[in-house]
Amino acid sequence: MVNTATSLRRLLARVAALLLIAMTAATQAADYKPDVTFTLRTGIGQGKMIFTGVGGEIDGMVNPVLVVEPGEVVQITLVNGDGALHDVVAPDFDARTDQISGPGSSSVMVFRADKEGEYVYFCSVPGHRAAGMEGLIQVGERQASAESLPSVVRSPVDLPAPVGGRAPTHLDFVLETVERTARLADGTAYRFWTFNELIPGPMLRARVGDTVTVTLKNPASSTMTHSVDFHAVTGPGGGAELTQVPPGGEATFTFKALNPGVYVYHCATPMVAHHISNGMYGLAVIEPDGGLPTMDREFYVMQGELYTAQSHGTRGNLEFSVDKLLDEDAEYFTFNGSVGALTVEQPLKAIVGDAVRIFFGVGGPNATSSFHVIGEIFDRVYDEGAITDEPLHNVQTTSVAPGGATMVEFGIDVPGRYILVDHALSRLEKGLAGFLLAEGEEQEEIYRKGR
Ligand SMILES: [Cu+2]
Repeated sequence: MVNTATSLRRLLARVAALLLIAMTAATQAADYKPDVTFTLRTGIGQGKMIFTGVGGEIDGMVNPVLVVEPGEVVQITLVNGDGALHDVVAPDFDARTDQISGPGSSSVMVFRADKEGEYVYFCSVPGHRAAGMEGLIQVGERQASAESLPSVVRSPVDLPAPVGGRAPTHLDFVLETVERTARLADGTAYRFWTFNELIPGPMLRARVGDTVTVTLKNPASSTMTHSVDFHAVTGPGGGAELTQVPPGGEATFTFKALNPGVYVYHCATPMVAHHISNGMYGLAVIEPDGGLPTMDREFYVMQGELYTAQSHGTRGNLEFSVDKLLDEDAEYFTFNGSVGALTVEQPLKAIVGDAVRIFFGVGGPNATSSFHVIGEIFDRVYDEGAITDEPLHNVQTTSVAPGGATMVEFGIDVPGRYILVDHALSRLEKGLAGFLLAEGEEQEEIYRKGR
């Protein structure tokens, strides 16, 4: 019965789609006679929303790749399979269907695939794309796979050990300013500028009274002069005046760490906001005499924004837009360098019972973060990175300025998946999320289903 009903529904949907194709074809100009047609049916299930291919080579495929030849007129028919409001849009071709909501209703869009490459189609009803309604239109030969692109993601557990109770000493800290093309998001590449190839740059961890010699090397392969300004430094420019290094050069300076705290460092070569946006930021943690209290786990996370000329979700190589930077109109927001860095690539991991510390900074260059972990409460927030002051207790969301940082601590009481966000949640849609995965026994006294 179920199968028969499903088949009948599918048949009706196809008939409706065909009718619509016929009507559209009849009413549109002759130069819009399609060379290739696809039908996509909407569906909802298991918390996801999808397009399913109907007929032809894409039959039954979820969010199918629609392969067409350059110059072809493409017709996509959307059939509503679930009764919720949907559409399908292909912004790179200025094409969209109507928004439709009745089960079995449909709408058509037609466009000419006038450029080679990979382009997205998705449902533009708010939230639906993030819920899964997204696929690719591949025009011509398949592009070099972005999945094989290198990663700029620094692991959130890649940070130096605590200084403990040691006496002051003299440290060396070497930074190399590496420009490299890497993965920004699935199918999307960007030319990042980094300290030591990853984002954020390496953490400098020292104690009050330490003397630090910083060496900045700019490889000959670079296209830009780079530098570094440490907010942990007392002295004009924080090092920036001493380290403007052209490609192939190197510079050294020495500073004494006078103030404990969690401090941002960043490239300070004009246009500074451009260098920061491209990935040139990191943290310096200057511990007080005697060190910080020991924790079970420490994490290193930084937030940044990217201003690409192409809109969010565009496939291929994206370029920097100075206009969007000046308008503070970011296309991407990231934790640790790229979309998915701390969800798919390198999620934070802990065990129930752990005491956890996160050093969290904002490279920016512009957006203040409303840092929040969904499902957790910060037991202690060392506001503004003031680690020798009394912390705030029991904080839900803490504000972290660009060029600012904080240290938060909390216990892991219940297993499961916690989500790091900036609670300015539009940024979640632009790539900003991280997971903290906690393993351990369920704690039903604290959290359970039902009464
Ligand atoms: Cu730079």
